Amino acid sequence: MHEVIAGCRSCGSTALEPILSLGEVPLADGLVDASRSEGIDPRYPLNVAFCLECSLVQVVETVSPEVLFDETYVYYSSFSDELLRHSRENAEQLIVSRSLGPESLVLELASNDGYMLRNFAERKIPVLGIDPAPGPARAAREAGIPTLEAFFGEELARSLVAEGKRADVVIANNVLAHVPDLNGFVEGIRIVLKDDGIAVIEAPYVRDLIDRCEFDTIYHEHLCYYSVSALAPLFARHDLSLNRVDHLPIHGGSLRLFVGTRDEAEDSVRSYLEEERRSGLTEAAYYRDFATRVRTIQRHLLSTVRELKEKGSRIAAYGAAAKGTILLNSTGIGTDLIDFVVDRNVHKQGRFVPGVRIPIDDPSRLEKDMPDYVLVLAWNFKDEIMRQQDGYRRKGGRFLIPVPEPVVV
Ligand code: DWN
Repeated sequence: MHEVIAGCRSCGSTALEPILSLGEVPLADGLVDASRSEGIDPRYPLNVAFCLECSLVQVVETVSPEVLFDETYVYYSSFSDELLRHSRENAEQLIVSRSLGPESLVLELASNDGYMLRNFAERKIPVLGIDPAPGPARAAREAGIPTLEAFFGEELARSLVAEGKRADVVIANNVLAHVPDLNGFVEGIRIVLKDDGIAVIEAPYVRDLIDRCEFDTIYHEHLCYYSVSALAPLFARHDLSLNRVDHLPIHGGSLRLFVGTRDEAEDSVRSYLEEERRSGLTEAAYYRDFATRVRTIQRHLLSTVRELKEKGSRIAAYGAAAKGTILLNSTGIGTDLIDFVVDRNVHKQGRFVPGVRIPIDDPSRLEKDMPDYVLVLAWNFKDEIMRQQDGYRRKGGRFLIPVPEPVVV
């Protein structure tokens, strides 16, 4: 149940150079329900290519979004305090910089459980969320955040405008990488944005992915991995202008993009474009040793975990994250090495990591069972997790951080 693209997801070019294959892997967020434990977890090929025309890095397989973001999708943004703090800070900046008030409209694409829009709603600023995943959308509505359970694109944008809804601010965090119809999605943003409106978009930065070898953030939900050089022409193609770029540490390194209907590009855009050209990020050569570096980390991580096990250590893991599914399955770390994974997200507890079938439990089990080591799969939140698990550490527990280089702390 997947398709392979005929051309680049942004510019359509067929000049796509392969840069990495992660083989056949399960769906990263396809956590296995105990009731379904009999069946085989479907696996899909996962291959990454570089567009020689527009320098967009992308996965060539498309698994239908209806499969990825259905009832079984249990990613809830609110289970990370750091993500909530990050989002609140962004919201407060926007409220001030855009003078948002009761006459405004803030529209969020992939609004999940309302983790972001609640910051505006509590200030009586009208909001509307759009998210196709039933679970998170339901949680948002229960939290009083108006949410449409739908996929965003041109058609939905036109119907919102027909209802008189145009946005002062469009927020799109960690969704621009997920949409198969990339051009339709960006066209939809132009349609629904007020002329003096702004779209604020966050997406992982391909340079961090490659330089820090964050191979486990490559999975079927993430179709594109962006550079500013690949993004600027994408927005321009839809009469939008990339006016400012910020770099953020969240999720292993992300870009925050400020996009408008008028060309008011700030220096940050020019300096990123120049720096990317100077560093070679726009050339295929930049990506040619990536696969070798990924194999090296995978081998190093597997041997590190095996050595600990052979010494008689008991090992658990923290964070039933999408990236965890890829790291464990593509490295071959299964129930022979890891006893259980813990996660604060109650919707994930009691399920299994697909493929390797490691059980997921509540984080309190760490201090109860006291495994000798905890492999931190949600390494992007390692500081928050290690602070939270200070009790486990004081009792002698140790953490193994897998990316960018396996290290015990
Ligand atoms: O694009 C996406 C990125 C942004 O987030 C989504 N498609 C899916 C998701 O990817 P992920 O699952 O790899 O993301 P996280 O946010 O790194 O997942 C962290 C996991 O760890 C979550 O299940 C929540 C959990 N967690 C926890 O149990 N205790 C996280 C923190 C911070 C904690 O203290």
